[in-house]
Amino acid sequence: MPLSPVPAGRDVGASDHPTGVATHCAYCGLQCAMTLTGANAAELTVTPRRFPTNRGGLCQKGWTSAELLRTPHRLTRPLVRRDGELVPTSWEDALDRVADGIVRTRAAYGDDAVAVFGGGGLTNEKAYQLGRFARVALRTSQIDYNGRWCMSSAAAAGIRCFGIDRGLPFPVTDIGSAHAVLLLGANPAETMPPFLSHLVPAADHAGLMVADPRLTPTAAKALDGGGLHLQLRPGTDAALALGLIHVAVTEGYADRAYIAGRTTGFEDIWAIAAQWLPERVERVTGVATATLRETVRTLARARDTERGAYLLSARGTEQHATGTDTVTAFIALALVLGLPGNPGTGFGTLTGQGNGQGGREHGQKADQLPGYRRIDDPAARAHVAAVWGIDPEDLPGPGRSAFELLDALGTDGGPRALLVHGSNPVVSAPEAGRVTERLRALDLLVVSDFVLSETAAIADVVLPVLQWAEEEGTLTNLEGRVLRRRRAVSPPPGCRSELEIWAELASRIGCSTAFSTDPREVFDELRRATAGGPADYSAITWERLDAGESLHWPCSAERPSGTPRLFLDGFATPDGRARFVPVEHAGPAEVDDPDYPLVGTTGRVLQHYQSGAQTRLVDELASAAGEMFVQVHPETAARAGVGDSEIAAVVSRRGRTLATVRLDEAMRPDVVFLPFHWAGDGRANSLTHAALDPTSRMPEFKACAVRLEAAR
Ligand SMILES: Nc1nc2c(c(=O)[nH]1)N[C@H]1C(S)=C(S)[C@@H](COP(=O)(O)OP(=O)(O)OC[C@H]3O[C@@H](n4cnc5c(=O)[nH]c(N)nc54)[C@H](O)[C@@H]3O)O[C@H]1N2
Ligand SMILES: Nc1nc2c(c(=O)[nH]1)N[C@H]1C(S)=C(S)[C@@H](COP(=O)(O)OP(=O)(O)OC[C@H]3O[C@@H](n4cnc5c(=O)[nH]c(N)nc54)[C@H](O)[C@@H]3O)O[C@H]1N2
Ligand code: SF4
Ligand SMILES: [Mo]
Repeated sequence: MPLSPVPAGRDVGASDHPTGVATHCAYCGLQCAMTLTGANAAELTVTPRRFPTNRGGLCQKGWTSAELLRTPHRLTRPLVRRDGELVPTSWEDALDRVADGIVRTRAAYGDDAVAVFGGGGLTNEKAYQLGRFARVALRTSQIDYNGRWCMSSAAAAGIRCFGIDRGLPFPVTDIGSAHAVLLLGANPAETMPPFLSHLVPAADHAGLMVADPRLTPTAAKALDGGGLHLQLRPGTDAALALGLIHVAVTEGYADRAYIAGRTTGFEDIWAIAAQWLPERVERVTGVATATLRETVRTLARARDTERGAYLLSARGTEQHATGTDTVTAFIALALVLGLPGNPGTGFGTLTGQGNGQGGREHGQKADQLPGYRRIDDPAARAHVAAVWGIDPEDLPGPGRSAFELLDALGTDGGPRALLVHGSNPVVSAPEAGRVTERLRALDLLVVSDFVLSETAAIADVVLPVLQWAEEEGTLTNLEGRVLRRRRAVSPPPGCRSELEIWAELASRIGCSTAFSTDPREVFDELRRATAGGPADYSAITWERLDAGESLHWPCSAERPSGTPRLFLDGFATPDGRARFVPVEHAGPAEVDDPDYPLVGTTGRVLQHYQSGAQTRLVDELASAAGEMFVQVHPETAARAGVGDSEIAAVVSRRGRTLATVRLDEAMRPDVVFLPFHWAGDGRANSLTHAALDPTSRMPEFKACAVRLEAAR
């Protein structure tokens, strides 16, 4: 298929708003372009800007993103806990307390007793500096971040099969000409609305296909265009993938030349997929055999007529204790069809958080150093230690993964002090009740945030930091393109940047290495630290970004214009071939029984972002999205004795969540769905459980056994 040029996406463009500041949205990984106009936060207005990813569109969260800059709930002074209450204090006092706590904890229990929890919303500079602060200033191995709960399964599968993890190894706009797109556990109509514009050709040609247990607005869009809804039972995606491979091979749609020339290991996966006859797949997943066949045919037809065919996965398939294997199985399907690394076809995953891509490259992950290097690789350690001016011997090794880290807090041998930057685990962690207990068991919990999140509310020290439109930096969007975040308004006096906080703390705890407070300097150091690594940013400069160049990593002296499309000349494996890895279907870790007969699954609604700490404070969003609900089939509700709009209890082996019943004829009777944006009684994560994927350590957010009952 002939390739269209990658649209440049001028990123300086204030031409339509001569006085405005060109930047990108505060929230998700699509990083829609916008112009901010106005002298201060009170006057600031948001105007969408034309850019390849959003094509001039914004969702309701983007439109209202300036509200949080002027919310009365904004934190503007540090808080410390005195006699059980959080009370305002000076920066000197707050930082002294934190530094004192770190020093005491280290003296009593060792360096690993101080831990760090980061976030995929942090800019590249902050993600990088946080990893460096942890390893060099705190000297701890105990750092991980919320991206572990987001992209880790897709990342692990990408590295396993392709040798590298970049969510979309092609520009978003490539999808925009495809006539067949299979979405796997993705609901972009609510989670990335402007992305839907890239799905219009597929939808219009009856080629949009959505694998989701619910009839989401995305699945409805597919059906409207004559496409398919594969309404599978939660946690049966691997069986679906193996069944689709079976159909592709037995019905003659496999690309034999591609399999022979560009892959290894086909026979190993075929030994398993051969057992997954369509009838067996239908029994396990609930997807009709005719639908399986039509799915494969639609993809193959688009491929054969050079009209573009893509498989795109998201959290529905990935957030399982078998997430890595499931994505591996879908990559195998894509490889059987010969899609990855060929122009106009491919496999990708939709990165969720604003800097979900960059945030997983620069070292806030327990096993990682900047540039997507491994912390246990001696060459990587030597390179990064040289940039950091330390001895490689002094670099800590790998630490615990996100849930394991939080679950160890305050236990024998576990961390006793924790610094949180950019996450609200009291709401968003699996088994959140258990995690909250661990957080409460700490000697010192320090939360940096700009609002009093549920996690900040139980902290010992809260540090008020800057928001997106008050800081400079870079982010890397879902297609690996590096973007500039720009300052449009001054922060309220009293707030400080996280770069300043780390510099202050490092010097207070006696670290002799300097930590820059200038994002541009930090970016330059990041470029050096990533040079030669898989995610190489060395030739991306602030100047080039400000001049509006479109730069996708890897971008180095060898590839100075960046790499919008990976894999065209070969995969990032030693032999240049993609790998088939044999994986089996296992199903959810927790099976239903008479006490807990339903599968509870969780996810998102359009108006709220993640733990809701930010969006619950925006009136327009809070009133549009209403309250915590449970989406349920009328028969299931009737059996439980609950009616529409009543408050019901959803109960799992771990906890109980109260939610307003939303009857929906299109739900599977064996499934209930809960959004995870609310706290307290309405917290979905009181129910979930932390069965972890053996490779990615992703918890099983998308399936646990529950029952529905009347709330008394
Ligand atoms: N409005 C909004 N947008 C967001 C976010 C937000 O919080 N709110 N967060 C951002 C982030 S960080 C992320 S990671 C992305 C997430 O983006 P998505 O992955 O699109 O969002 P989810 O709602 O978590 O899950 C998608 C779908 O998976 C389905 N699902 C549940 N269980 C299964 C299963 O077992 N198999 C399959 N195939 N599907 C299943 C759910 O019904 C749901 O419709 O969204 C980003 N955008
Ligand atoms: N049941 C269930 N649970 C889930 C999921 C699910 O689908 N189901 N999805 C998981 C996924 S994919 C994700 S990504 C996580 C996300 O869940 P969280 O990690 O809780 O993410 P947020 O709600 O975005 O939390 C960000 C917090 O950091 C603050 N913040 C924002 N920007 C910055 C910054 O630059 N610096 C600092 N210091 N603070 C900042 C915000 O105000 C907010 O309080 O939830 C996971 N939990
Ligand atoms: S889709 Fe994502 S980036 Fe775009 S406006 Fe909405 S939240 Fe912001
Ligand atoms: Mo996420």
